[in-house]
Amino acid sequence: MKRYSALSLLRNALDYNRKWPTAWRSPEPKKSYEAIIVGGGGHGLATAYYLARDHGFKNVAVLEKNWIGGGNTGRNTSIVRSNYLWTEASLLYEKSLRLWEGLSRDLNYNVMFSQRGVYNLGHSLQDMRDIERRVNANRLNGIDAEVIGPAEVKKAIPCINTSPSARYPILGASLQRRGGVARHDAVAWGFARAADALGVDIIEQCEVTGIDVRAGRALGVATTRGPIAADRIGVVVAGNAGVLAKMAGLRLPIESHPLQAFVSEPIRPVLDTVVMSGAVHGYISQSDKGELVVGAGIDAYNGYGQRGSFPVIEHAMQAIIELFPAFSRVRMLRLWGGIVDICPDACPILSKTPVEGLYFNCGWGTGGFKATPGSGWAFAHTLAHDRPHELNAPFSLDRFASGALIDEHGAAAVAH
Ligand code: FAD
Ligand code: PYC
Repeated sequence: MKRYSALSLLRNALDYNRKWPTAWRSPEPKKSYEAIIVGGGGHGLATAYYLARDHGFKNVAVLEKNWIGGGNTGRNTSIVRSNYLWTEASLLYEKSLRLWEGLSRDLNYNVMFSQRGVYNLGHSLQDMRDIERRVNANRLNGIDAEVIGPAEVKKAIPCINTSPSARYPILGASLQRRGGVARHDAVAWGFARAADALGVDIIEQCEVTGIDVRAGRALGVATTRGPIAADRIGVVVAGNAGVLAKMAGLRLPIESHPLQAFVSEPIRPVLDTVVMSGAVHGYISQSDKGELVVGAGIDAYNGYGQRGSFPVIEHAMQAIIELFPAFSRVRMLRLWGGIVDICPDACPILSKTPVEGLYFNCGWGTGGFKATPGSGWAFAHTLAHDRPHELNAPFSLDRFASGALIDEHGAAAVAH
């Protein structure tokens, strides 16, 4: 391992990292590829990585219109868990959680996955019945889950308000101890570096502006850097999925909504776990830098603006202050929004399409960060074999025709 002296660290700091080696190449686009992945978020980069690593693809490009990880991957609150209700969803998210558990080693890159536990609070008898049902379902699927009472919540999270006279008293919670958070940028960078090392071309500042479909088959894409041909095209653009689908003459059952989050000034460690409450529309954790990371529910209107509205911010802050009255004295530092792609059943689409050679991975809505490795793994299989893996077969587009929807609005927690 290379060692750095204090002097070399100082030199690096003063030359603004100009001499640092780049972590991935920045190649010119080739005329054609075996596979093109549109969208350089975590899911697109993971797809490219697993295509190259597990399926022997040697000629793959990821086309990103801005910079990698600049979409929802770099805007989310990084909560990872697998406690979904239905077996189909649980198994897919659990596959992902298992990949998270070995990801830093697989990628040789520290994604800072921290299994600090995730609490989903219950504030009414109905909340508690839903929690018990979900915990039982999780256990039947081999997923760790517990129901705990208010005294245990208070013991684990001393600064939370468990007073029975609170407007939304805490009656208990579900706890997934293997859940937690990861460093979102690192996930994009780790997948990018590992994919690049396997020969994947990562091409930033390359917007896809059209999809060339002839006789029912996708032949390539038009981009701001010229046309590029491909044997298969995987589209992984989150909130922009509807826009890309339209380029191929398709219409997806997706609505794009803003979703906001905020961070406070850094404070000393006060919260060593993740707390979510669907009933009051807020959730919170503390970053390694000390910032309180707070998230809201979606803004109700559709849009592509990557920013949200003030009433939602106010609503989320009220919820957090009710749960943690002491945080009313903390100053908020900044806020941002992303555009999330929501399906009618709050479940993703990982699917072939009616256009041959064209595949879509989208609809992760408010909860796709946790799925990043599992989604890439399953989607790579789908592209490589031209059919879904059994884990993502239930998430094909045909469920919207057959009616086999998988309703995960409850497990999607705060955000819907
Ligand atoms: P993205 O990271 O958005 O990547 C898509 C990429 O496609 C973008 O980089 C975009 O620039 C690119 N693109 C778009 N159009 C084109 C084009 N025409 N040509 C080329 N490139 C294009 N999930 C969780 O599991 N836990 C959380 O705690 C959580 N919190 C969230 C909080 C917020 C505020 C938000 C907004 C989302 C949150 N999510 C969370 C959801 C999660 O962020 C997303 O589901 C996930 O990151 C989606 O990843 P992706 O790679 O599919 O999309
Ligand atoms: O899916 O766990 C989640 C989540 C938390 C915040 C937004 N989404």
